[in-house]
Amino acid sequence: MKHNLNNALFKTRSRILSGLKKIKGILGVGSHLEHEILENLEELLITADIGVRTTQKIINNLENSVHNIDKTDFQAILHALESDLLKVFEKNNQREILPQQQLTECKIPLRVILAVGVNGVGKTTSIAKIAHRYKKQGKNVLLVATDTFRAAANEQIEIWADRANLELIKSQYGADPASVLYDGMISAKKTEKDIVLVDTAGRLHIKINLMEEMKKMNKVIRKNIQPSNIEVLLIIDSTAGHNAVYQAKAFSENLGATGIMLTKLDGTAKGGIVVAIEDELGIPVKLVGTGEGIDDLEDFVPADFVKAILYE
Ligand SMILES: Nc1nc2c(ncn2[C@@H]2O[C@H](COP(=O)(O)OP(=O)(O)OP(=O)(O)O)[C@@H](O)[C@H]2O)c(=O)[nH]1
Ligand SMILES: [Mg+2]
Repeated sequence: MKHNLNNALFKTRSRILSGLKKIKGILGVGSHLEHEILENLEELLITADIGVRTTQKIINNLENSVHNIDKTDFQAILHALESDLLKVFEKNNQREILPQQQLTECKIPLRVILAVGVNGVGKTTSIAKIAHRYKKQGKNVLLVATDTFRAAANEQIEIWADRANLELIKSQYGADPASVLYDGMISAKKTEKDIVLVDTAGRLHIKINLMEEMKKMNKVIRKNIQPSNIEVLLIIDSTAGHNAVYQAKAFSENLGATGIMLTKLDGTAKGGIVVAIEDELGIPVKLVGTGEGIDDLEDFVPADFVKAILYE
């Protein structure tokens, strides 16, 4: 069964709806002060894990909106909240993963997605989901497995590749990830692939610095491919709370992440983290993971997301 965004956000929505119910309740009892409504809205945003800083920005905007509306009109307050939440996402208007270039030549250039992130966030699963989606669209894709640090890593990606019938380049345990990637790029060019999807390790051998290793791989790709054809996709686990924001900052500063995929939205009541991540990182959330299955992948559409967390 495909878990769509609306289903995935069930827990997040339930939590927000109970906060909204409380606000609706206070509107019913005669005189209620504007600041009381705003305090409750603030509490609601914080409990949804939108974060203090982003919540404060939203509340500042809401102050103006709420001031000008009828304080007994719950629907009007809800609409104001919806529109101020959406404003956070307006800064980023390019949400397409690997936007297809205008073709100036007959030949479509090779494009690459590099999945990065700390261990266990869902890199391997997500890269398999994305590869499967491209394959269904008729694209010629190649998976490159560069997690050579864990003996079981190859096994895991092989299972995905078999299940979805995806071509895979892997390497021996202990091999240099950047050289595996290099071989993958050569092979992709030779066999005229459309898209190369690169899975990386989330945790390396104790003596090797993860960020340095990722930088090396980023360099290998950049040597071969023009920047507009590269997506450095930062994979973030939505159940990790605000820690995720700090991790993401380190990855984006070091690697120039171009997009975010937020995984495990189905497993958290704190889906509001999406809002904090967009606001604090300034990198667009492009995709979300809504389950463990290969089809549990959706494009992130802010208006759908905001509707799914605010309305029953
Ligand atoms: N519920 C849910 N589980 C997910 C989602 N994405 C990944 N997972 C699960 O998260 C766990 C870790 O996923 P992996 O893809 O192995 O994560 P990784 O980042 O590759 O891990 P390392 O290679 O060890 O760093 C697995 O059990 C996945 O099934 C999602 O969107 N929803
Ligand atoms: Mg992995």
